[in-house]
Amino acid sequence: MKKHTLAIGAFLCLGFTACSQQKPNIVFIYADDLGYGDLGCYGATQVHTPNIDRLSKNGLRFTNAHASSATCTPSRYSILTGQYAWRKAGTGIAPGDAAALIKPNRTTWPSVLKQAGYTTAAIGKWHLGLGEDGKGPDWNNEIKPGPLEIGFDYAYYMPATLDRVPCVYVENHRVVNLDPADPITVSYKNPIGDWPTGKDHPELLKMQSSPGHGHNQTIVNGIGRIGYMTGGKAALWNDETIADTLVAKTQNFIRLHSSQPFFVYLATGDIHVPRDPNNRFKNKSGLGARGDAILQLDWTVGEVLKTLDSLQLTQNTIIIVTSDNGPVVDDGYQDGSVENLGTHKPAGELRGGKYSAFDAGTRVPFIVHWPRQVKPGVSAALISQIDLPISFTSFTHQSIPAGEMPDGFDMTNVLLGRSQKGRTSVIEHAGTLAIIEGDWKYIKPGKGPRINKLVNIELGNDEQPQLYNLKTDIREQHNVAAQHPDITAKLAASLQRIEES
Ligand code: NG6
Ligand code: CA
Repeated sequence: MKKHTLAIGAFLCLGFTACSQQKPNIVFIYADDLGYGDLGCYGATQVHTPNIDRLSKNGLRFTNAHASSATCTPSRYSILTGQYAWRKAGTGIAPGDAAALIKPNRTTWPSVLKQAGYTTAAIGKWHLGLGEDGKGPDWNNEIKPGPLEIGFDYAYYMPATLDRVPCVYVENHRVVNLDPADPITVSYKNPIGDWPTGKDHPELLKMQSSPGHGHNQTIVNGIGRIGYMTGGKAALWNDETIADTLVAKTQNFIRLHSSQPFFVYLATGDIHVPRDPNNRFKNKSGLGARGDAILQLDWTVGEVLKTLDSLQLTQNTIIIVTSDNGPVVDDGYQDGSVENLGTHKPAGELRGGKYSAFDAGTRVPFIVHWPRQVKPGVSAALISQIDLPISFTSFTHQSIPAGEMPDGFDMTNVLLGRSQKGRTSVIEHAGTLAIIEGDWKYIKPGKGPRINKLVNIELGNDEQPQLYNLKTDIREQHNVAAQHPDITAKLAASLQRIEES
């Protein structure tokens, strides 16, 4: 009897197993705090990103792609689960000792790919909590649940952000290089141990924390962090070699699994604070540490590409490069980024930045590169990162339990450039919620501050409803809610419907 014929994506073959050799690998590179205007291919002229620009030139560059939130933890929660983070309490920026936010056995982007026969890896920044509810991570023993419990076969990661303790790598379930005689203790409440803090010993710092930001608790590698730690000396990471380490781990994983389909979720430390790139990049951009970190990010992408090239895997690997939220220049350290910004515009022409309901909070670079299938070009289709899990579920012909990944849409054809018909609407989350529908954007009224003075970013909060026509006013300068009460009401109703669904 003739077997069922599958004809999606790269697969045109009889039966699923016969196609397995052709399944494209997937390398997802998630930059941290990279803005819409930070790459040459998105208009930057003051910083050079040749590797990412090459991907863009030979791939599909999206101009209206969104992270689901304007900060890290909720964006990452959404991209792995396909559920808007604001539906679930406790998914805001996670402290470094938070318990695992995504529960074991939940259907996730990696778990579906694993089911489809992929070997999966999470390398880089985690920031989605670790360990059991009510307990959190046990740094000196098995750290779980974590990435391995939600679908990753391999994980090598920084637990939270680079500015939070503990400053150690975890490989699968264990802190790397931990000496059992020197156990790690972490507290986000009280000082512990006798390691100096930035507050008491600013003379020991290689970069001062910005006034009012904190970042002045335990000093690790000359950098004041958020939170207190002691112990684990042999396990401490070196900030200047984080990018090198993540590249090496990625290369190893790819080499080891080059004969089977693989999925790498590579979440870079760049360009989040503290920005302490390798000497190869220090003072090379002329834009201060933030620009130097962009150079390091671009190098990272280049190295991954080289590895794929050397293994002749580039043709059949889908590479996606994007960012978890918009840009911020001073997010806690005086690293020269403000003084040296010059004419560089991290958000391009957009208003706001990280933390903001204005578009720069969530509209981010998004590039898809797959020479075998994706024609080079530019797509203005509206998409969200939250669409990735369900799109790859469809792409790999997997089925998932009803109700999982509720907020994503199957955007396979859009991601592969076969269609420009993106979503009809998307929600942007930054404390308050906003919705884009067609040319219009509505920001729900809220009492939050208009500006986050610490980071000097307009948050988009207003007690009045806001309506912008993004087609004629991409900079969100003219609130036309009063002139268009009908459109305002329509978008408010759409947002409410999605919120209540
Ligand atoms: C903020 C930190 C900021 C950064 C951010 C998380 C302060 C004043 N600021 O709370 O430095 O760590 O959290 O960034 O503590 S994110 O990209 O992981 O969301
Ligand atoms: Ca971030």
